[in-house]
Amino acid sequence: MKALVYKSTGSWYIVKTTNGKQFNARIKGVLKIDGITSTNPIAVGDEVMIELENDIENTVTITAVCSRRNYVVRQSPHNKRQHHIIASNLDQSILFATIKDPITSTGFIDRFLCSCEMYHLPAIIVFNKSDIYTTKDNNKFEEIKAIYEAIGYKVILTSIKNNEGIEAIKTILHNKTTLLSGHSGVGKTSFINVVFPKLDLKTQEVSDWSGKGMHTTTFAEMFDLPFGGKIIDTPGIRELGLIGVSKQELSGYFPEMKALINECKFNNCIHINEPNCAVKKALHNNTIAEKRYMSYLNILETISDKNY
Ligand SMILES: Nc1nc2c(ncn2[C@@H]2O[C@H](COP(=O)(O)OP(=O)(O)O)[C@@H](O)[C@H]2O)c(=O)[nH]1
Ligand SMILES: [Mg+2]
Ligand SMILES: [Zn+2]
Repeated sequence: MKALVYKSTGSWYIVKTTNGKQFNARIKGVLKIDGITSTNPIAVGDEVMIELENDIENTVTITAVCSRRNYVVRQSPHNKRQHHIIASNLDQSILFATIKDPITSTGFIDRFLCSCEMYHLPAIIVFNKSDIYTTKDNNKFEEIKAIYEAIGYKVILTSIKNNEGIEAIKTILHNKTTLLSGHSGVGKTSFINVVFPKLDLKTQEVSDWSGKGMHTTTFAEMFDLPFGGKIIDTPGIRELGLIGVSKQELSGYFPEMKALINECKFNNCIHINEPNCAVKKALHNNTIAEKRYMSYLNILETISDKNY
């Protein structure tokens, strides 16, 4: 029987068959998947083959994992070579962000967008908490929105609190499997609670937002949307891993730079000091936003060429 993984708690998984029956599932023996060194062999979104173990307790054994269309990972903070698969078989990703309370930096947004490009995942940015934005905050939002829309990303303004902009998100989610990401405190759980009032998941208190010293669960969970589609919440996951990207490849994950790469004099240009660099030229002409270029440099710095 085929089933889909909705939640992983480490050793047990919650899976659902196509006819909607839910089981507690576990692995017996060793499952080798895609030859990846991963600390978790099965991820939310995986299609698996199951065999009934115990009819009364509703338990099944996972006997195989079907090949993944795609997957996203996060890097283990302790071991750069160890990857933790967060979720698989995704259509797109939504980043929840905020201008304030808490602030989402453009550096963080750019790193997120860059990893989505790497995973070939369309990315959408939702700015939440518009109800608390001052005129200055609104100007900042408009400036950021213009930067991202110019390079092809959709940007949506919402107030979950005032029920504004929710329909726009729902339209995007319709019939797709979407990964929800974003800092703690930006309103992801609040959004899920609007879509599924019955779930009534616990939202976080203001004092929890820093995440410091907190043991938040880092297990992703998938939900079936009542209007068709699925969303995957990723509590406690700060960012997606940029795995196997070399310094030379990085600009290929910035759409506005990618469009210019062939115009640089050197085909291995990393757009810093090389002569006749089309990216630097575009930066001086203001066709590439300075903020984006700064993010590029910051990410470039974090890539050690031994990493891949
Ligand atoms: N002012 C305002 N507060 C919001 C909004 N959405 C969520 N919040 C609050 O922000 C806090 C964090 O929300 P939560 O959904 O737990 O964020 P998560 O960590 O991303 O899941 C909670 O206190 C929410 O009530 C909004 O649109 N406006
Ligand atoms: Mg949450
Ligand atoms: Zn260049």
